[in-house]
Amino acid sequence: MSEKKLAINEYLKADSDYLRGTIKQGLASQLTGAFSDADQQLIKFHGFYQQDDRDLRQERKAQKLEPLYSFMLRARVAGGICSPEQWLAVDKIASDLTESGSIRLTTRQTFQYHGIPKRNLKTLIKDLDRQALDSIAACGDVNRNVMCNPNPQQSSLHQQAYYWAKRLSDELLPHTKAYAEIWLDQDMLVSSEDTTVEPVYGSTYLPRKFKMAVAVPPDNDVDVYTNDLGFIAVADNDKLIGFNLVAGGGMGTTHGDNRTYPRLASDFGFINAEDTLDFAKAVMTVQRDWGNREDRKLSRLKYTIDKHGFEAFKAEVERRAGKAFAPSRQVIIGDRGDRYGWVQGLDDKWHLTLFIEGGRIIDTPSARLMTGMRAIATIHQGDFRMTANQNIIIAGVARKDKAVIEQLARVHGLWRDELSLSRARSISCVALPTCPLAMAEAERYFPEFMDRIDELQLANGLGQLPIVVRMTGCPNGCARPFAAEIGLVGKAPGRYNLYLGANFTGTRLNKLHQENIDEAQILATLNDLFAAYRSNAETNEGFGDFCVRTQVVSAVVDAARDFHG
Ligand code: SRM
Ligand code: SF4
Repeated sequence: MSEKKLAINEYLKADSDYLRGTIKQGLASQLTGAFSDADQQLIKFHGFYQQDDRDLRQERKAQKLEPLYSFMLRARVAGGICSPEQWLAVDKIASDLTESGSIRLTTRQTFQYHGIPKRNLKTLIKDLDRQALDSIAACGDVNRNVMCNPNPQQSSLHQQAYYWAKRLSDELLPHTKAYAEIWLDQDMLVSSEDTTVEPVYGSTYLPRKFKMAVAVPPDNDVDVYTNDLGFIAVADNDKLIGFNLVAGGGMGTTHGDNRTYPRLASDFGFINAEDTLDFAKAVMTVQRDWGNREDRKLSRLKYTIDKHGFEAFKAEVERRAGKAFAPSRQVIIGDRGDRYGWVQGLDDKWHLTLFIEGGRIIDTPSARLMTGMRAIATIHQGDFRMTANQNIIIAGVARKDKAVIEQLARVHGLWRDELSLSRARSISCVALPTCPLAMAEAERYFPEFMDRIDELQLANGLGQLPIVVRMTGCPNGCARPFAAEIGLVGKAPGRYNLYLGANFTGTRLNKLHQENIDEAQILATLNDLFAAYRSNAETNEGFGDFCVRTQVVSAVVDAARDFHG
């Protein structure tokens, strides 16, 4: 029998001496602003990506110059929580060491820097380290930043859920010392012969990226079903007793390749809180051993589960965990949006959620978001919580400090009174000019697109209807567009695929309605659908549910079967 050829990344990982490769040498080279092709794959495990400004590509080419390389770095911040001191340092780094001068909040509760020249990488990582922040395993074929519902209202339950998110994040970190050696100048501690370096991952790590989230119902702002592994908190009053474990979610697809599909996580059953790590390790190691290492397009956990079958996968997880799943407990899954403005927590502290359009914190002539956040961080006594909707919560504010914080937010344009219910739930990915995979605009165009949606909703008498609208520049799905009631996925400059029929709470995927259409066609279609909804919707029926009931699209029940069917 002929042996199957592994994906090239598998050889790179195996030969990298636990993620070292020749990164150190590449960093020292002043001949180019880039890393070697092999190292470009390995640096992802250290939290950053090589990019170039796509707006400038042609101009540089015409001048016979190499592309203007720079780096995007993503931090690892479990549950998205950071202190005011950390924020001030993060802000200073953006100003001093990046060309973009901005902080980008992501759809997974952390922040990114864009436009870091190679020469600044090491200083930047050292500066983060001084603030107990890092970027190890923020990207790459490992367990990445673990999300946790920021839920400041129920402070005790949040603390218990956050405890598990942080433990999952810490316990499943790679053990290699490559990051400390290369970036923090720590002595080389291990040799490539040492097989105990990575007790969980082994020398080739996972077949692909792996994502986890902890949700505290009814809030589903972390979009728990879109993760490889999700933990849905089950509480008795304010005490966390365990989780419903869901696994096999993921968004990434490739246009025109019907072997790929988005999928929502399947429900495996209830586990006690103290068994959380055992089950997480069991799911992750089954994926490590059973996942596809030949074709990276088919290597996420969702395909492993569908290929081997739910029951076989579940039995293997139970065998490795040494425990069986109990039947899932009943939970109510609700809104995926953040609650803007002030809310009061049970601990008598106040929490202010600010809408950050596209997650981009930057000073512009119309709003000085970066300066405003800095001013708040200078006086704030609580913490900051980044949300999975690219927003930020100023959490734990004493009543006496509310007025001054609100004033700072208002003066700097961080407070938006006029937010529509749909815009408040909308997200878009980064896309152009930094993302090398973007086929169309997203972050830069989305605010304007949402203006049109707001107008259409108002014109059709639907001003008070919240609709989950998401846009990405390509089908990799970084803003989770396949779980949106209106999903727009870039196909070419100015053209998108329109997906409809996901439900409001994120427990059903959407489906392709129209392909490769421009703004005018999108708006014409939505105008007709909004008018039909206005006339025919049932009481409390969401827009996505309406699209399925009236057969605008059919429901996706089993993604492998229905998404392209
Ligand atoms: Fe993503 C790749 C940005 C969340 C699915 N994602 C990329 C890259 C790194 C492009 C690349 O590979 O060179 C993008 C960098 C753009 C830039 O210039 O910053 C990128 N992804 C983002 C962020 C920043 C989008 C945002 O606007 O916030 C999000 C960072 C999250 C974080 O902090 O870790 C981001 N990416 C997601 C999500 C949403 C989620 O995880 O909840 C998904 C869909 C869920 C999933 O994983 O299936 C997602 N990104 C992808 C994929 C497709 C993976 C797949 O299974 O096919 C890629 C491409 C790949 O891995 O090959 C990708
Ligand atoms: Fe880039 Fe595509 Fe992700 Fe958008 S969805 S950030 S275009 S990879």
